[in-house]
Amino acid sequence: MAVLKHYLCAALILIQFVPDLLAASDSSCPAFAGVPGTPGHNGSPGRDGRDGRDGFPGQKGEKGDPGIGAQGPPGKMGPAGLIGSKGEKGNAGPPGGDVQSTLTAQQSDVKYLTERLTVVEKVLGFQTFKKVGKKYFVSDGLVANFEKAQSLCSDTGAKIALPRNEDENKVLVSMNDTLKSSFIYIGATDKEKEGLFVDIDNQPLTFTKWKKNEPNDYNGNEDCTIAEKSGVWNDIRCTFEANVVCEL
Ligand SMILES: [Ca+2]
Ligand SMILES: [Ca+2]
Repeated sequence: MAVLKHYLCAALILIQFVPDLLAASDSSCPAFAGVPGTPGHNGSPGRDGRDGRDGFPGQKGEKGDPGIGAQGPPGKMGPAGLIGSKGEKGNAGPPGGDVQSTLTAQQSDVKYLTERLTVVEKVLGFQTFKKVGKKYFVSDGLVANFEKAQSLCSDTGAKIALPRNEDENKVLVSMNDTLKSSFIYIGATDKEKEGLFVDIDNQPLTFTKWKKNEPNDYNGNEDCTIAEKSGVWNDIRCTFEANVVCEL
């Protein structure tokens, strides 16, 4: 048994060294592949490589499309600005008493303008009118007796015409041309006391333009007054029908 083991060992040693012996003795002989060895262990990691060089810059990209998001919330309030310099001293105000008087004057102006506007609105309601001073003579071209003439005027908030001076008298009789008439009633009567002509408010007349030998109270029956086309006045019976002109 010991002898067998000895031969086996010798054979193994011979097998192990035969390839080397053959390679060394005759290179022309075909080689035999040896038995693969066991894999080696993994080596240690290598050192970090050097940083690469910077590349060339790329081309500029195309402009992007407009955003579609909603508008953001308002930003925070900014810091307070610097305090401005003090302004110049203002002009002195009006004395206290003047303020009241100014206000009163303005109220008076407003009242006056309102009244005038009311008058003008009434004037425009008539077919024809003429202005003299602050007075308007107005007419719708009607013909009537004195009582009717008076009521036609009062119904519109006016009075039957009565010239208070030469200018007013001229303007009044000039309306005969427009009205194609010759006689216009004026607001003067002596109904209350014969021979004493007063206006419709029973106040004495301050201006008259009587025709020669008038008023004559013809037949004792002339208590009303007309202005003739020439501008003179004549007393006449109150049932006479003449053109109606009112004043505002
Ligand atoms: Ca009379
Ligand atoms: Ca007369």
